[in-house]
Amino acid sequence: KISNAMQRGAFIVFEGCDRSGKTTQSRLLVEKLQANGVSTVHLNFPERKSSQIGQVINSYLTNSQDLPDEVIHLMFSANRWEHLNRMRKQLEAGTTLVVDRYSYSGVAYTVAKGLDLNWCYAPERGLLKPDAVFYLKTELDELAKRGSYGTERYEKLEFQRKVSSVFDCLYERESSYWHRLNASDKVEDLHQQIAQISEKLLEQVATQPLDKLT
Ligand code: NYM
Repeated sequence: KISNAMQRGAFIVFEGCDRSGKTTQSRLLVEKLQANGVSTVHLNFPERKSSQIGQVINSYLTNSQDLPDEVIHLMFSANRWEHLNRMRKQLEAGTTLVVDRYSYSGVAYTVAKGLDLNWCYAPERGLLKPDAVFYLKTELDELAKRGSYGTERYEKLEFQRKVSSVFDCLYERESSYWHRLNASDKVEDLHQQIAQISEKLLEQVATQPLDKLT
C-alpha cells in the first residue's frame, strides 16, 4: 500500500456555455468533497483579481477595454500559465482542484469568433491536463429560458450557439476524459452524477503522474 504522502489530488474541470450551471455544480462538488474530508480548492478562469493580466481580461469582458482577438486570446492563456506552478504544487501536495473553465473555454470562445482551432490550441500545450472534464451541455433555447444573458461580452445567444458547437467538436476529440452531462437535469441529479464520477476518479489518479496538454 502506498502511503498518503505520495498521493496527488485530482484535477477536475467544468466547461460549457455561459449559464450552463458550471458555477453551481463546481461549488456543490467542492462542498461535497470537503465534507468527505478531501482537501479541495475551487478555482475559476479567468482569474481576474490577483494579476495584471487578470485585470486586463476583466476590463475586456466588461467592455471597458477593446483588444484584438488574438491579443485577448493569448492573455486568457497567459492567465492560465501564470497559475500553473501553484496549481501543480497544490495537486502534488494532495489537494484536489475543481476548476470552473479552462483551456477549452479559451479555444471555444476564440474559435467562435472565426479564428483557427489549431492556432487557438497552440498556447495551451504544456499546461496541465485535467483528469476529467465535466461538459455541461444543453440546447441553447433551454439556456435562454433561464433568463436574459448579462451584459458582458459574449453573452449573446447567437454567439453562444457557435461556442456550443466548438465545445461539441472538442468533446468528440477529447472524449476519453470528458463527461458530457445534460445541463437540463435537476441540480441535485446532476450533482449526484458528478460526485459519483469524481469520487472514483480521486482513487484512480492518486498514484498517477500529472499529464500535460499536447
Ligand atoms: N472566456 C473564458 C474566454 O473567452 N476565454 C477563456 O480562456 C476563458 C477561461 O470569459 N464568457 C470567457 C468565457 C466567459 C468569460 O467567464 C468569463 P466566467 O466564467 O463568466 O467568469
